[in-house]
Amino acid sequence: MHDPNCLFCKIIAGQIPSKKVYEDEQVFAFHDIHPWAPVHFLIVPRLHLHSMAAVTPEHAGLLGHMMALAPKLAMEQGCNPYPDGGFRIVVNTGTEGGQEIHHLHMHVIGGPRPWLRG
Ligand code: DGP
Repeated sequence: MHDPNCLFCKIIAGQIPSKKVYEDEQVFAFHDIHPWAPVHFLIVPRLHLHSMAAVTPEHAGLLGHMMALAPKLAMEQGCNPYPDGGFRIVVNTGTEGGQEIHHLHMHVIGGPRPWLRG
């Protein structure tokens, strides 16, 4: 499902340019426009779900796919290996959860510190 008013749907459709990291039939991944760290990209489902608050058990396979892709793509993008290297996965949900773009997305954030806080 595609929401014509959604920024991330437009990025997925190629209507707005982005720096692609990866794509397949379920997801599109691209670099965050305002990176918090040396590695910062977003994994976004092609399906327009507004947030984690819209996820139901039928989406478990999609969410698992996104989670399983994160370490592979993080390494490809320059995160150092575990245990000294690593990354964070952040999924802001709702305005009080810090979500600004209301299309579900997973931030993958890492690379050499000092970006890590808290
Ligand atoms: P969130 O707060 O979790 O909704 O984060 C949304 C992220 O999306 C934020 O870190 C900046 C990024 N972003 C917003 N607009 C664009 C855009 O047009 N292109 C790209 N690549 N990233 C964007």
